[in-house]
Amino acid sequence: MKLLSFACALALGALAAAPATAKTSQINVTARNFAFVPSTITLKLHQRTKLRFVGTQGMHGITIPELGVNNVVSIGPKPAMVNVTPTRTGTFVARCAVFCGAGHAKMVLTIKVVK
Ligand SMILES: [Cu+2]
Repeated sequence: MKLLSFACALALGALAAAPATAKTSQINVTARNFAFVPSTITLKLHQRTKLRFVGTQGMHGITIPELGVNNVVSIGPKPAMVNVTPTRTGTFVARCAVFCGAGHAKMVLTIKVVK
C-alpha cells in the first residue's frame, strides 16, 4: 500500500510539473573560474526553458533581468534550476553576480532569443 501511494504521488507530481500541452526543454550551463560553459545559449521566443546551472569551480551567481530573473541565483555544486519564458527576441548579456576573483568581470553568459 505504501508503495502504491508513493507511485500515485509520483504520478500526480509528474502531472502537476508537466502539463501535457507544455513543452519544456532544458539547457545545462556550468560555471567555473571564470566562464560559463557554454558561453552562449539560444532560447525560443515564448517557449518555456529550464536552465540548469551547476558550479564546477568556485561560487558564482547570475541574474537575467531581461528574462525576469532579477534576484541572484547562487551557482555552486548543487544544481540551481531557473525556468524562463522569453517574451522578446534579442541578444542579452548576463553577468556573474557574485564576485569570484580576478576574472569575474569577464564572466558573461550570452543569451540569444530567436523566433
Ligand atoms: Cu563572478
